[in-house]
Amino acid sequence: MKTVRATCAHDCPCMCSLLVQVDGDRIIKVSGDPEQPFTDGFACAKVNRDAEIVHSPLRVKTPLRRTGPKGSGQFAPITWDEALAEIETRWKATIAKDGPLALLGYSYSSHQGQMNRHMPNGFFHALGASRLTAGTVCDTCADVGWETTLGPVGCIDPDEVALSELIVIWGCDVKAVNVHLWQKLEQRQRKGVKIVVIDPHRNRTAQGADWHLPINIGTDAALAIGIAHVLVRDGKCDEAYLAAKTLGFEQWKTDIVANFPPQRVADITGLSVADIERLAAMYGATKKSFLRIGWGMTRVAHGGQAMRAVATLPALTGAYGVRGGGAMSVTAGSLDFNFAPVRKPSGPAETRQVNHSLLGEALLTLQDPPINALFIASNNPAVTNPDTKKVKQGLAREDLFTVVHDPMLTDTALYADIVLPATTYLETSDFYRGYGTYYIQFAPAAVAPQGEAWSNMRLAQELARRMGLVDEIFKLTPEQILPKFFEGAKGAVAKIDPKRLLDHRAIKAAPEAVGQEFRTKSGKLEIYSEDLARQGLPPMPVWEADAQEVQDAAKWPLRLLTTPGYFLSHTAFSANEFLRKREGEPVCVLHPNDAAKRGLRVGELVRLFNDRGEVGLVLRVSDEIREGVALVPGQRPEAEAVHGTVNNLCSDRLSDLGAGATYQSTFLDVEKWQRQLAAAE
Ligand SMILES: Nc1nc2c(c(=O)[nH]1)N[C@H]1C(S)=C(S)[C@@H](COP(=O)(O)OP(=O)(O)OC[C@H]3O[C@@H](n4cnc5c(=O)[nH]c(N)nc54)[C@H](O)[C@@H]3O)O[C@H]1N2
Ligand SMILES: Nc1nc2c(c(=O)[nH]1)N[C@H]1C(S)=C(S)[C@@H](COP(=O)(O)OP(=O)(O)OC[C@H]3O[C@@H](n4cnc5c(=O)[nH]c(N)nc54)[C@H](O)[C@@H]3O)O[C@H]1N2
Ligand SMILES: [Mo]
Repeated sequence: MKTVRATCAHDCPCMCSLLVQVDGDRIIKVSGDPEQPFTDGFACAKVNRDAEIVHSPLRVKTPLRRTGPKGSGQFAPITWDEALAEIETRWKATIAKDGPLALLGYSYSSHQGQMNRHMPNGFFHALGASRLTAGTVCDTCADVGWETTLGPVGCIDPDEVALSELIVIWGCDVKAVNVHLWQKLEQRQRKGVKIVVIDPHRNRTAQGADWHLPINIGTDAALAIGIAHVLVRDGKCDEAYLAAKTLGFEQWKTDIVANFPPQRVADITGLSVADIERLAAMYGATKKSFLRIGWGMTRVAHGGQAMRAVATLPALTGAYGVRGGGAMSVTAGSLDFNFAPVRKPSGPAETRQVNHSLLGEALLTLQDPPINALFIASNNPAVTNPDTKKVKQGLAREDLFTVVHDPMLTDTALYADIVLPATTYLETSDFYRGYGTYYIQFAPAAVAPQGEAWSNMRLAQELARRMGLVDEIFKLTPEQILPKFFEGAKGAVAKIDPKRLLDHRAIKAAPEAVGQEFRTKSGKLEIYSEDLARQGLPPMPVWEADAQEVQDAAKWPLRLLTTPGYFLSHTAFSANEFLRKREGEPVCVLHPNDAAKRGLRVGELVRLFNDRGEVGLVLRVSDEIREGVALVPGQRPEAEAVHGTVNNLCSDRLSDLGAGATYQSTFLDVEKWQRQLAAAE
């Protein structure tokens, strides 16, 4: 028996340091490392059971070749040599006929190690293929909202909350998605610091807070501007800070903020005037306010405006200027490593871009050349992308040659011509940097690859060799690549000798300066953004009704709210039966009045539908949401749901900034499920 130090590679802000007990080739136990202060000796309910994923009987054991129609799941085992030879032949033929743009590498984030995450797309970069604009399903709207306001820079160190006097959680289910932060927040709460949650859902985090404001979906910018209105009216702004550190405040005040008095904000947000006044008074009473901004609220038509408006608030009180004050979104921007060697080896500077959220559209409509060869790894777009019907139509194209690399036979893999067995993170060595902490770590594989599985990195390197790419990166080991990330690194991480990481312990590398740094062109927080003005977008944070949403709301009585699963994270833990059971049946939650209006009862099967599609779920009735909202937690694969997946209902319309997905701009109705389910459903 031995204990190995590992890093949790799941897509999660905590990026825990783990201790893995290993007996021969088997993982016995995964637990949180007590030596890493943020992890603090515990792993979450999901990761505690990661041994079950590593040793799951559901894992793809060998490469597979399709033997039936696309989507049918009929495959026959083949050898790695056969699989790789076929891929090489097909890709070389495609490139000879249509050029490399006919290929799309579509690899995403389920391995957060910087080598295993980025080398597959680095390989396609070097090949000159069509290039993935990754992450639009997730955080690009939030990121661009942040960057057009503060610049490309990381946020407050979450450890700073130890000094905070007020905690505001704006649209984030911290207990579900960032439980190690919750532990820190709770420690402050025990000392009397108030936690306020602004979220359309009274989720676990809201239940643990001192005060929950159940805001209407997609109205966050109005509330933030309303708070600004009260702060200005009551003389609670830090004028000196605003003058020194921000751009455009005076114009924003007169042109926008003046138009958002509390009564108007109450009408838009569904909150009371008294609550808006109280929230603004609380926020204005201290500079040491810790604002945790979630990304759920940015997955709407005007999500970018929401992020800009909310991220401006700490500038108004001067919270950005003091320790214990500021906003937390993503830390990664201030972990200034040089990741270019892996992400951007050789290859053209510019090429055709394909938006992650628009996979279906790209497969169905792109020409000159069409996408004829697709490589999917580390994500499951047939479930998690918006408009999954369109995604599947694209994947079903007979002339499309699709390779899927995954440890499990996912809904997406069912459409592959070739499926390749992938390792899980515990079978790989990699370098990690947090996106919700300032920790970095280099971790070895806890066990050898199971069965015939290959890591993302090994596969990318072998494909590079076969396709004749000569970049050095495709020949190096993780230990050889590690120091390259530090060559040209800046800020706190530049001071770290990479050799220090070789003992596999985490090191903290938070920015040293007091107060939030801004990396905009002006060096200030840009309430007024020249860049946005140039693009014809509102240059100052504003809330506006969205014409399409207004039209859809007139037609459909309910609005969809999709939230993170608690025991599941998207589909990454679907193979774990215990967690699936803990999460429970895939449900839709309606307010008691909405259920009664439709004569629907708890536990019965309901049909959620709109012009785009339908999904069959089990009804739960609860006042944890307001009337007019249909809540669907998590994104469950077809086989788990009664029928379909929730993203059948969502359009692939993009958000105002960052070209992100707009799951929350979905309108629908719910009725009793009436028809018999066919055996195949
Ligand atoms: N257990 C678990 N952990 C996870 C994940 C998971 O699915 N499950 N996902 C992982 C991933 S990929 C990511 S990106 C991260 C972050 O995961 P995110 O998906 O960004 O999660 P949150 O930031 O919690 O955002 C969801 C919250 O936003 C709220 N919300 C939705 N619309 C609005 C709105 O219009 N206004 C407001 N104020 N709130 C709104 C929802 O009710 C919910 O509470 O978490 C990671 N960790
Ligand atoms: N309706 C709605 N839809 C959403 C969201 C929402 O809030 N609402 N949230 C969105 C967000 S934030 C995100 S990030 C996306 C997430 O959606 P996806 O990116 O599709 O993530 P997962 O469903 O977790 O799928 C990850 C896949 O990677 C596989 N995998 C795990 N480890 C490895 C590895 O090391 N190598 C390889 N090759 N494969 C591996 C897993 O088995 C799994 O099949 O979903 C988005 N979809
Ligand atoms: Mo995400």
